Amino acid sequence: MKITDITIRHLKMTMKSPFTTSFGTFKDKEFLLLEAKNEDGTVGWGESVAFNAPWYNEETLKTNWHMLEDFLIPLILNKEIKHPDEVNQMFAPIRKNNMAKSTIEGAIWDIYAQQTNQSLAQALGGTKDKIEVGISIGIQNSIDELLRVVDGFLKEGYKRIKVKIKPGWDVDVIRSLREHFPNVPIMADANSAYRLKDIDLLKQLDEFDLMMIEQPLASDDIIDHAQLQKELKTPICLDESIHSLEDARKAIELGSTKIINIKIGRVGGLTEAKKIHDYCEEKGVPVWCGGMLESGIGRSHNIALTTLSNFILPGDTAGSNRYWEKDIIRPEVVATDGYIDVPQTPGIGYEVDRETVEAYTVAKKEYRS
Ligand code: OSB
Ligand code: MG
Repeated sequence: MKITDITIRHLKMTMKSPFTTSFGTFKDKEFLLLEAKNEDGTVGWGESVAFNAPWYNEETLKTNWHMLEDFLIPLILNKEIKHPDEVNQMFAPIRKNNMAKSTIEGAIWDIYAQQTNQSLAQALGGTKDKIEVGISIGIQNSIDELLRVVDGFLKEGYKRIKVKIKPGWDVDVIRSLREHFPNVPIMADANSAYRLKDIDLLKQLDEFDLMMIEQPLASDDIIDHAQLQKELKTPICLDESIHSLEDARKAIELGSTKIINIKIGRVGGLTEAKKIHDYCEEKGVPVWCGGMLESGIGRSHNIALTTLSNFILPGDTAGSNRYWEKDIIRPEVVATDGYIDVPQTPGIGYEVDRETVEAYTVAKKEYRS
């Protein structure tokens, strides 16, 4: 294939309820959508998971737009691409900027799947026809409020609960949750809010039988996490620290992580995500698919990736109605009893609702060869 046309859109979607992590609160979700067209008119969609501020990592919506316009799109337009795995190599001269790279790569995977008449899941080598998902719950104003929110999601059928923690919202919160929900699989995500000096506090979490603790220490660390894991019974799962297969290999060899959260954008695309998945499978390290509060398009890519065999723990890809009054795909993503059915039609398997996309668009630019 040759990509002849690319459109970038900046979208703004209001979240149903604000989402608070240790690094900040999301009310409006602003992000880039990328639409790519090849020489025969097939259209593929990619979503940038970069936020509008560099809180989670160093990328932002604007740095992604800059990277796409000035470096990545020129490397792609009008070049012969036989398989989406090649995109990774084409981008190799550009360091990092993984979320920007992933935005185009995802659209090319979508086109490739349609051209080979496969669902994106099949194109990736996925095998499941439904995937198990959990829910990620932000920091609330009080423990009572958190218990109510958790109860609501359990009634909706979600079976695995992830809660955000930060200093001052940790041991007491997890203790209350465990008391109220003795048999529910619970995990905690710190988004890098602690340091090794907090080890005594983190060890207190060991008594609550958590599935894992996600990214307790610095976002770029794999050394202190290895030290922490030696003293913690609860498995550590790295999120922010893993950007590539090489990072995954090093973290696993050091004993810094027993589980890996794979986010397509953070690792630079589906090809790298699949490589990390395959390596972890070989090493007996379970993986699950993280979320970045995506619109339906990013969500559809997450669903496809999660069909690979070593995604054995429930991910964060909840139904569209957890985030949006109205999503930009038809049908919306629906989670029933903690499962999402994997679409079987070619490509991402959802129709992009162009009218709704336009309604949320605040800026747009087209690039042609
Ligand atoms: O660390 O997984 C994270 C949301 C924003 C930034 C980082 C993270 C998250 C989530 C939400 O946990 C996952 C989702 O529901 O998409
Ligand atoms: Mg996380």
